[in-house]
Formats: sequence, C-alpha cells, structure tokens
Amino acid sequence: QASPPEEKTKTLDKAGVLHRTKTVDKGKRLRKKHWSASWTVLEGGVLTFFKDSKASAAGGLRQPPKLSTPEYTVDLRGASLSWAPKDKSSRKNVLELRSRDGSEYLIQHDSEAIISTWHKAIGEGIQELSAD
Ligand code: I3P
Repeated sequence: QASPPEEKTKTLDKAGVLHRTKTVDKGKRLRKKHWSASWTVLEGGVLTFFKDSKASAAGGLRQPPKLSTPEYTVDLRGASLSWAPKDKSSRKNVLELRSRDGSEYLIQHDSEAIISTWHKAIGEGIQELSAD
C-alpha cells in the first residue's frame, strides 16, 4: 500500500558514523582524498554526510545530528552504488556511490557487518526512487 508522499520523505532509514571521502565533484576528479569519520543519515532518498568532528566520530548513535552541519547531501535518485574496485582505496569494505550529477563518494567502515547494512539500505533507497 502506498504511503503519503510527506510520510515517505520523512522516514529515517538509517543513521550512524561512517568514513567517507568525496573523490569526484560533478565530473571533476578531486586531487586529494580526505577521509573523514562523520555522522551519516539516510532519509527520504537522500544521503547526508555531516561535517567531520571528533564528537561525531566518538559519539556514535548518541551524537545529536542537529548539532553538526551537513557537508554533502546526495540525492539517491539516479545514483548508483557498488563495491569500490581495489585500485580506488587501500581500505577494506569500501563502497562507491555515484550521484546523477557526476559526483563520486567512497564510503567505508572497518566492520563488514556495518558496511553491509549501509550497502543494503542505500541500495534499497536507490531502488525505491527508480520505481517512482
Ligand atoms: C592519501 C591518504 C589516503 C589514501 C590515499 C593517499 O595520502 O593516505 O588515506 O587513500 O591513497 O594518497 P595523503 O594523506 O597524503 O593525501 P586510501 O586510504 O583510500 O587508500 P591513494 O593515493 O591510493 O588514493
């Protein structure tokens, strides 16, 4: 059964602390990778990476996200997600997210279980938007 649009866009799907770095900005490859541990929220088909902070890295689920500022918001409509090829990073458990505007992000967590739940949740978010 279809839920009202306003309800759909306000559903919090997932939140937590992830390592992430932007590698391409609207088609332009960035010269340096800057990995940050930051609060990340998946909500209403949008993935938001909040600004890096020691508090956000240490606070885990107890960190109130409203206290930090969004750094990147990624519209999942038309985005694609895959496991990053080995040449993209020396880290383990790295996901690569490509947005429709031609930006790319790497998303990483040392825990395979945790990164897998994000893989599933972001993948489902992309799927839901493509069905509209
Ligand atoms: C980069 C930094 C990154 C690393 C990147 C290095 O060095 O160590 O963590 O990416 O590797 O260039 P710097 O701090 O001097 O910018 P990974 O951790 O993802 O491997 P790369 O050059 O292979 O992208």
